[in-house]
Amino acid sequence: RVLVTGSLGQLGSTMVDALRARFGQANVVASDIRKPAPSQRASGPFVYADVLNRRALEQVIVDYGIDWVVHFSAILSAAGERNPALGLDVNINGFQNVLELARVHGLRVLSPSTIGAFGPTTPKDLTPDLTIMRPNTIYGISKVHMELLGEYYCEKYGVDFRSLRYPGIISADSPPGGGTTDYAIDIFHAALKHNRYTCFLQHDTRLPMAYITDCVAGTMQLLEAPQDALTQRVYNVHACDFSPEELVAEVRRQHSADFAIEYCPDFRQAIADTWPRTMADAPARRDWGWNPTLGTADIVRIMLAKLHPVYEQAAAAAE
Ligand code: VAH
Repeated sequence: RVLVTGSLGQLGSTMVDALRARFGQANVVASDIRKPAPSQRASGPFVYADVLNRRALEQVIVDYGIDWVVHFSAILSAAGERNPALGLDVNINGFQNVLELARVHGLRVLSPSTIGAFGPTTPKDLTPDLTIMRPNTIYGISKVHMELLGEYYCEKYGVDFRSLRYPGIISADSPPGGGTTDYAIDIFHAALKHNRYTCFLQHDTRLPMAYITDCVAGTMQLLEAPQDALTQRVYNVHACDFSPEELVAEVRRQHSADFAIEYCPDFRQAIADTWPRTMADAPARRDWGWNPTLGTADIVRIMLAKLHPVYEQAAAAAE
């Protein structure tokens, strides 16, 4: 049985669907600290679980006979800079609780890391798995802590800890929350609503990105990979990379040649400036078959196709 923390978030909701399709509805317990919206209530068990409350989390693990935890509760980069104390608490103490319970109850733990775990002194192009990691955001610092502590528990106590460093993840079905890469989602909503967008990053800020189906497929592959296939516990994964101006060009090509863009960088620019532009990910491809399929043009096509009907309906309802 699998427990998913943060199951109502951008990634958690899609991951729960994928896990349920693979392991059966009853075998995937979704959890969060919010009440699911009616559309999120559907298909299987949901429990309230605050990762900061170790006893309560333990009760869920024992009551449901949990074997694997997919740990998605986290405060993302921009939200962490707005509220560092909350970021530290959720990302560090929450993860420590999960790991300790994994040690005691023999659980496998998959907890994603991020390109945000790298920092201003990291080489920015084709960043390898092993390199300088001195992030200067609360999010990055807490993710390096997660990677190292996971490896420590794996080495010292045999906890089966696995992680992959996500790029910015783009999705249409579930909204993002508090990330620096969120512009690459906001832009589609703005294009369809107003045909113009004010971008909080500069035109040439290149960042690694992936569409959510590639992200979830890769996460499932790593989760299910046999232990002896893994030569490391934390893996870079790269799907595609683009800058805001490249995304704008693609939106103009596929949606509207008149799409208007304005660049007004805010505090998130300083965060993005410390992250890699592209990542090297040969170990993930070799060890467990990471094989993303969607590039920038595909992502634009999918986002427009998924969101277009939503805005058409909204416009029709308003008339
Ligand atoms: C953020 N999307 O922007 C997240 C992320 C790629 C970075 O982990 O904070």
